[in-house]
Amino acid sequence: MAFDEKEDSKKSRTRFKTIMSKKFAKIGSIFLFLLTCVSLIIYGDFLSVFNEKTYYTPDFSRTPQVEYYDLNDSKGDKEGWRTGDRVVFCVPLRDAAIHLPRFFNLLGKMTYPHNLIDLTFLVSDSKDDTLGSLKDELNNLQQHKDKSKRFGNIEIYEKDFGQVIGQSFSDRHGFDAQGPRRKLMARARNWLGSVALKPYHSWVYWRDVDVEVLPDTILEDLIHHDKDVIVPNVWRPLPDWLGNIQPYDLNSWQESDGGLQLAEFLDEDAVIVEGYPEYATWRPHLAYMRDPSGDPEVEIELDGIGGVSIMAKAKVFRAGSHYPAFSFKKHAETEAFGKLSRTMGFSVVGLPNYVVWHIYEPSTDDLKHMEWMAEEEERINEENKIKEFYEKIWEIGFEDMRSSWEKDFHNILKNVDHTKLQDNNRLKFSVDWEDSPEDYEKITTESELSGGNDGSFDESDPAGV
Ligand SMILES: Nc1nc2c(ncn2[C@@H]2O[C@H](COP(=O)(O)OP(=O)(O)OP(=O)(O)O)[C@@H](O)[C@H]2O)c(=O)[nH]1
Ligand SMILES: [Mg+2]
Repeated sequence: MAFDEKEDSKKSRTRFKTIMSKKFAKIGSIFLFLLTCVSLIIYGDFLSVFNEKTYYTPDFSRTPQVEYYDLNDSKGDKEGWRTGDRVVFCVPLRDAAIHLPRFFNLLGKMTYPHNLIDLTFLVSDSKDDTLGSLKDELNNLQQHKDKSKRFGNIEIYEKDFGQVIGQSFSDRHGFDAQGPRRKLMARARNWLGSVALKPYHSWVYWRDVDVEVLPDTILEDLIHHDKDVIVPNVWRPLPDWLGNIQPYDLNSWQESDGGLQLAEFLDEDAVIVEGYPEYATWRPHLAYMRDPSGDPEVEIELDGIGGVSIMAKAKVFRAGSHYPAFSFKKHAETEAFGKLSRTMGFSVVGLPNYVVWHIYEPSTDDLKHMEWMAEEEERINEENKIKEFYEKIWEIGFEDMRSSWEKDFHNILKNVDHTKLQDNNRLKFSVDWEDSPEDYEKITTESELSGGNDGSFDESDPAGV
């Protein structure tokens, strides 16, 4: 009996031990699982367990002179301003001093977090004080009382490319100037892009200096479309005499059969440019697709793009797309960048109803016309002044004295024999019209010799007629 009891208690102890160890094992594994989950969540890699990233990254932060970047971190988020995406803002400049105040005014008003924007400028072939103006503007910008208005890193590069074509509207737009100018601009853009882009940039924004007006939300507005390359529509204001507003940038277009056929016939080095009768491509231009009351979100696929305001994911440049400084599919610079990026499989789109306004610069013809208008205005002003003067003289010289004459009549003629007066107080007198010209000459000479009118009152002619 005692033996049985001993056996029983031994068995029940063993069962208890087994149950307890099973329970501990269960609790242990749950604890371990929870610990793994928490650490994965804390280190931000929870989802990567189910995705691709399972490898371990060593910590390089304490290794001297080593900078480690995971380029997957800067692939560009459509809400980059929330996720902390850094944008590198690239601006090519030539003889741009006159444009910089307006440019910096627009820059300062941008709503994308300024600390996430790095500014990079390339100044080339400038005869004005572009660099000096740039320095002044940047001093103002970066000493802003409100620190949140200051920008991230700022870099200025200078390099001349020997551009000889002038920066005036007509110099820039001459047909023959187009190919060489666009190829040289492409070189400048590539030099700038290659030094500007850092591993931590997610987006690259290109902007020309000569923009008049654009939305303060431009960066967010372009980024949220989540496209590889995206451009707005570009129009320009015009003086009233030229019709108020006008589609401006014809470099954003969709390819056409006409364009492709034309490209086949041209020399290897040729660069097709839009807006010239020499190159009739019949391409649909983004500029002409605008519906002023249309949805600004509408997207249109493009082949060629203009450079006034380009937003691109940094990966586009990292992958090797750039601004061809040679004829790529018979295009160069920004238009070729659009074509090349598409060829590489990137999305390239334009926003027909979302507009950026380029400044108005008068062409040589416009200047001539304006000169003529100014001269005309001056001539009309002079004419009006003379007219005004003569009108005054006329008023004074030919003042209507009839009413005062009626009043003064009796006083002046108080010594006159009133019996000689006709009805209506008119004087009776007659004029001898019979005098020959000789008589007139005689009278004039006599009068001159006698010193002219002696001022005596001739009773027979009291009115002095
Ligand atoms: N670094 C550099 N910048 C340039 C050069 N030529 C023009 N730029 C700048 O590049 C931008 C675009 O130049 P624009 O002269 O407006 O040329 P464009 O846009 O082709 O011509 P438009 O359509 O007439 O405005 C502006 O910010 C200029 O200051 C150059 O040779 N080197
Ligand atoms: Mg321009």
